[in-house]
Amino acid sequence: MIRGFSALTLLIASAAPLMAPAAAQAQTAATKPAPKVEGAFTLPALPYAADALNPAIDAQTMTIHHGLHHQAYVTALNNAVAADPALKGQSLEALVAKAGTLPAVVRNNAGGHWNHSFFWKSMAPVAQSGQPSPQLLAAITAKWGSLDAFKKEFQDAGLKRFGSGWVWLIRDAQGNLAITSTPNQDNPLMDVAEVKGTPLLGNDVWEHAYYLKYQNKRGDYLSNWWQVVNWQKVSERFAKSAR
Ligand code: MN3
Repeated sequence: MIRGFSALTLLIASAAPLMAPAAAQAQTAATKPAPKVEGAFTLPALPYAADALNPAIDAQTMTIHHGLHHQAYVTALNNAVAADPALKGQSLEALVAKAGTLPAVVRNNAGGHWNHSFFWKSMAPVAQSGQPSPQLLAAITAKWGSLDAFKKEFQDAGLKRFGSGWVWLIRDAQGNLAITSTPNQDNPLMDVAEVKGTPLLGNDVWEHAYYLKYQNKRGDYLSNWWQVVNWQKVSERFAKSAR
């Protein structure tokens, strides 16, 4: 009897996680990726709830994107740095700046960590999306004619990126605004970037960023995404990038 009771208790205990909501399961999985080493780099918390970017980006996409994809870049970066004494103690920015001289695993995962940390802060709930500052709007209008024309070119650059990558608004060394795109997890701060500059805004056009909601319709994701761009943050970056 006692043995039977124990087995039943064990069965109930092991079945319990299966009854948790899908989001909670993803969170649980995100907290224990394997193998994980203690490292300098950690997953930053989302600056809003996972469902805060609805309807542009759904909660399940956000939970998986942040808790599993971004966490995987952090874990892989920590593992790579732990295995290479020459890399220990270096900042994320230092690794990104010389990514082209580092092993691919470091370039990809340092880029992945930097890009996603930047990406979460580039967005806000619809009600807090706001507008570009007058100074940023003037610079955008001077370059593209209008905010809508800028958005159209940014979306086109995102659509044209073959495979996985990012589309960016940057300010180059001469102070000019430009729209650029990078493959994989590269970014405009990297020595390998075709066009270098200070990122002001970036959108992730990997399928993992939109596929659950948009499937193959990357264009719809790119156009809906403007609803959740944090223009206050983008404007702050623009002001800081002034020479
Ligand atoms: Mn991503």
